[in-house]
Amino acid sequence: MTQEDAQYIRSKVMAHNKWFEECIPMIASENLMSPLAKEMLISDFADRYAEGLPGKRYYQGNIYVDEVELKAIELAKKVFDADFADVRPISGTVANMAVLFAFAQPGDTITTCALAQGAHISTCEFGAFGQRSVNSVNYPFNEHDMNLDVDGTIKLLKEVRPKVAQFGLSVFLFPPPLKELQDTFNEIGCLVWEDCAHVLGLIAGKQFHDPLREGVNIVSSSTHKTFPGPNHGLLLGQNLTEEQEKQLQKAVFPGVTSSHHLHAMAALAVTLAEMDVFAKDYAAQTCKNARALGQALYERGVPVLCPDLGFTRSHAIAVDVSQFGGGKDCAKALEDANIICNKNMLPRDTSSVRPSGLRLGAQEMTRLGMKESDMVEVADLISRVVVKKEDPAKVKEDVKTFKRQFTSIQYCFNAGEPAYGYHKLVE
Ligand code: DSN
Repeated sequence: MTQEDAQYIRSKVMAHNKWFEECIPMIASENLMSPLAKEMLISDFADRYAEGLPGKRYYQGNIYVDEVELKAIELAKKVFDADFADVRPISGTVANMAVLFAFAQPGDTITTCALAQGAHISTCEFGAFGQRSVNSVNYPFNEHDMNLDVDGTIKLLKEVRPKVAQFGLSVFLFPPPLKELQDTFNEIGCLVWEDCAHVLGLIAGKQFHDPLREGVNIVSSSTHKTFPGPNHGLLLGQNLTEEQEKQLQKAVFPGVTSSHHLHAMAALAVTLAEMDVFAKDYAAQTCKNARALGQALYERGVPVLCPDLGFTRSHAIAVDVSQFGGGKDCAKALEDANIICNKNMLPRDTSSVRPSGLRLGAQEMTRLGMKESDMVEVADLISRVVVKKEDPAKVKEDVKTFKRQFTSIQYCFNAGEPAYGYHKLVE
């Protein structure tokens, strides 16, 4: 690596920062960290190692790391009202792998949602579930409601009697019907696990569902979607036995992590402290914005799913753009207009490469301070590209002008700091 190479890389990262300053960010699985959380990422924690649990480490030098980790665990339990928390998984998928390592042996049956119905890839045959060689059986899905078919799911659970019943989606529009399934969980005695990555911030803000009070024993999650923290993971537990908690901790380390990215863990701790204060307002505005976006797009001729259900109860909406060229081409045209989103499979799709849908998230726009009236403007910009087929290069200029109003982070302790590029990172 020459210095020129290093400068090249740096210049590309800076170009990315500048580009995103001028974009409307709509990927439903992304967000912006607060300046205080981001500062943790370049602290000395980034250069250190810790293995095991606070007070029982394999390395010296962890005095402050332990204090931060204990605070992170305390805050996670408080924010989510959980019995148990482990802040060491380094991503959502790693958290999922830890649950699989702890509670599923190859050949065990786990019930899950299907990919085309919005499940995460880690639950698929070619993802972590397949790698663990578990036998995964999909729930029946009600396309109209974009949710599980309750009667069919009860029937399936009783027939299959899974060791673990797993829930959670990456196109997560409505809360799963956990309350309706609780009697069945009790009857068959399965462990109930939900991957809440997409809606973790909404759960923190009490705006979606409350999995740990609705029969879920284990929540796995990433921490950078509606929960606006670092790229990291989290496990929460409720009504687990001491033995089960230990199994989970052992699965995290030494099962699927060595050191647990201490800088990200510290950034997670800061975000937990912030969400303890700001989650309610942030999550409520995010959900309002998503619905307003759905309504405005629908009025502009874009088929948004679930119009009779208010489009969504979460941060995300799903739109069917098959009549406008499909998800792949529409997502690319929108990117050319500086509107960043992703193509997405809808329930009847068979190809993840050429799906008919787009998934649009409101959480990052909300983090930048946008409100319902701004969603109408965003819908206008989207429909100019997708429906009216205007030249994306022309729309891009209007996107840039619109975006200039929203450049700083909201719903955090030092709100108002710039959202892109450098923050005040050191004293
Ligand atoms: N792939 C992410 C998403 O966009 O939903 C989740 O890991």
